[in-house]
Parts: sequence; structure tokens; C-alpha cells
Amino acid sequence: MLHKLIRRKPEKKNQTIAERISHSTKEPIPSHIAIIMDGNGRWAKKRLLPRVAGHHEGMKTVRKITKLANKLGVQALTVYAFSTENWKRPKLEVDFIMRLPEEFLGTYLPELIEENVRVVMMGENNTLPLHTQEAVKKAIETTKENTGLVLNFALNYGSRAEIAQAVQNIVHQVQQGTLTYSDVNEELISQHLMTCDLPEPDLLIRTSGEVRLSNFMLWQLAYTEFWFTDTLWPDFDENCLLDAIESYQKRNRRYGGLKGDETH
Ligand code: V0D
Repeated sequence: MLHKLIRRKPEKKNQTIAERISHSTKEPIPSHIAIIMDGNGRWAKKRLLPRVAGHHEGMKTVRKITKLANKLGVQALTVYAFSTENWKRPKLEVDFIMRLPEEFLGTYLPELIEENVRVVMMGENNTLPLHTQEAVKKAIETTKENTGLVLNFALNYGSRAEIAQAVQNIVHQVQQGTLTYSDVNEELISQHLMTCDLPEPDLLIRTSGEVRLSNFMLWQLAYTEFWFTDTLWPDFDENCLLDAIESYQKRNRRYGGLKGDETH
């Protein structure tokens, strides 16, 4: 079974994207897709461009993939935009990245509103530059009544920190007497994570060939199907997303009847 967890080349397809969409939507679409958007720097290097050019191109890919996911009826899309580890990068690169939310929203907010997308974020908001916080806050505020796809940006996010925070909150409530130790169970912990309003991810995609989780949604990914691809994030297009979804649907078809027999 291990080969199924590891990067696997998509099958050749001569179908148009429209044909693939109509085919894909005949089977259950993952409710929540989470993506580790890796390979932006490598994409730029291959073209002898500065790393930031890759981040900029990666931003355009977020828009393209959001559009298709929304069209397919995906309920939530979580994208790992900045990890707590990413602060170690050169200051000028970090400064550039921190301007991307403003640029993204300046360019695409009207389109997100038009497409009924709701923007949310998870991660430590209050240590981001103020201009970044302001841009994200405005996007969340403007789209909060939208009922289509939830676009969840993981910004300054780390999963262990998220879990530690949840434990702190729970312990505090136990001390206050609003909870008792026997209330602590899996469901309660889930409800204290930053994803408490989202379904658990059905599909995790990581681009650019690295096969690891890098402190991303450790709790939430317990039952998630994984899709690893060598494609660099700026090159990840509609066909790549459809490859990942079709693979997910194929696995669901195989195991669908066997639920309960599976040892997770
Ligand atoms: C850089 C590839 C969009 C990953 C995508 C601040 C690395 C492009 C946003 C964004 C980043 C965030 C919040 C929001 C609207 C847009 C973004 C960051 C990095 C980290 F409300 N792309 N993007 N944020 N990259």
C-alpha cells in the first residue's frame, strides 16, 4: 500500500478541462483540500529569476486553483502561505512576501466577492506586519457573508503551536471550572483548533517533490488522503488539481465499500 502514499505520475489525458470537470463532478468531490504550496523559489531559479518572482507567480496560482475548486463545489481550500519557520528567510524576501496579501486582494478581491468566496485565515495574526494584518482583516470582513468556497490562508502558522494553544485554552477552562478533566476528548480538542469551523481535510496536496508535513495541520490530517507531486507550485494548473482529485476519487471508490475494515 505504501506506493499509494508516494508521488505518482498522473495518467495521460487527452480531455479538455471542461470535460474533466464534468467527469469529476459525477463523483464525490473532496469537501476540504489543503495545499502545501512548495517550489516557488525553485521555479524562479530555473528561470534565472529572483526567488520573489516565484512567490509572485505562486500567488497567481492560488487564484487559479481557488477558481477551479470553487467551480467544482469544494467547500474549503486551505493554503499554507507562510509558516512560522519562514521568518528565517532573508529579510528582503520576507518583506516582499508580506506585501503579497495586499497585492492579491488589490487585484482579486472584486473577483472573490463576485465568486462568493469567503476569506479566512489561521495562524498567529498579531506578529505579522500591520499592513499585512490590515489587508487580511479587510478581506475577511468584506467576504464574511459569502456562502461559497472558504479560502483559508495559513499565515504564520505552525501546527504544534496551534495544538499547544488549544491545550492551554482547555487547561485554563478547567482551572476556571467551566470544563472538567473528563470533558477532554478528541472532539473537544478539535473544537479548540483554528480549524474548528471547517471540515477535516479530505485531500492534502504538496507540490515540488518534498514528501513531508512540515508542521502543517498534524491533528487535522489524521485520515486525509495525500497527493505528492514533483510539479512546482507556480506550474500547478487546472489539470494538476484534476489529477489530484481524480486520484482521490479512485481511492474512495476502492475503499468506499471497505470502510471499517481499514486499519487507519
Ligand atoms: C508566497 C505561494 C497569497 C506561497 C503563494 C503572507 C508563498 C504566494 C497570499 C494571501 C503568498 C494571503 C492572505 C490573503 C490574501 C492573499 C499570500 C503569503 C504568501 C504570506 F488574505 N499568496 N501569498 N500570503 N505567496
